[in-house]
Amino acid sequence: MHSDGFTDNELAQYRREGWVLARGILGPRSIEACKQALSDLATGRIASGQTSLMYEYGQDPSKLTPEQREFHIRKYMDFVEDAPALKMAAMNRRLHTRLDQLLGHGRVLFQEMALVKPPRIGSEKPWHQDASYFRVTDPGLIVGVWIALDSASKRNGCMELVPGSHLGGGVPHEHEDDFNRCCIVESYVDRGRRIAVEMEPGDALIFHSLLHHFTEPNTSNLRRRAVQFHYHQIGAIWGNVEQHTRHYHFEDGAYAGCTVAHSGANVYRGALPRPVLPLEPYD
Ligand SMILES: O=C(O)CCC(=O)C(=O)O
Repeated sequence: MHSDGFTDNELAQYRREGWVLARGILGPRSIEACKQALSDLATGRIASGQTSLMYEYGQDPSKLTPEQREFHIRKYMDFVEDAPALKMAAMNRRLHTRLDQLLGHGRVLFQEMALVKPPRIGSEKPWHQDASYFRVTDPGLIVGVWIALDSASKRNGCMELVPGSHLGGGVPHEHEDDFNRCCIVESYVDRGRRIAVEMEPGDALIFHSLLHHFTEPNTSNLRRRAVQFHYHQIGAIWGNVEQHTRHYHFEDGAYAGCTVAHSGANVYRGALPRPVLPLEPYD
């Protein structure tokens, strides 16, 4: 069930804890349309114009049939122009009314992903802060929205987070040239205070870009599809590595974010900003 907006207590929760749930942001017809679009992009029934697909570790897509592909994909990116149902989810008026309450008017969508953690082989996403991936000078202007398309629970790798961790600012991250595995340096994660956020299809988790969060591998037989959108308020300033280093550095001052490859490969893609023009959900 969805109501029209957040209560004062929910607004306070976002500020103090860095996350809040908006239940029923997508109704059953909208959820079905999003799942169908992901399936169609995987099999090629929808042309993947701008969409990119990333497979689970060790999977070779050339050895998979179109039908097998969707059970081996880890992540989809850049799909809103290819799939109207997924664009509707990103621009959903019900969601943006809530984000207006939290952050004020005026924002752009700058990144979209679907994270589909396939049954039995879905890998973990290690502890991280999303702001470690974005060279924005004020991380408070960025918000992440993770919308469940299947029930998400401890069994199939729901979101887990440390409430209030966004208040500690940026903490050092490290990686071995694999950005998907870029993670907070272990001693900075307060795992003992983590909570698992179990969600029903259509529920949205809205979270601050400095919040510490992670997901377990999916060893169950259950699917766990989700879409994740990142928005920033208009006026946010995209900076360079030096500016990002102010938020993300080791004790010796060296850069400790997730936007620079050790190999020197230029992989940082920055933002793909598109204005938010709210659309009516299908139901
Ligand atoms: O959906 C997941 O498993 C992890 C999502 C996430 O935290 C991310 O991609 O930043």
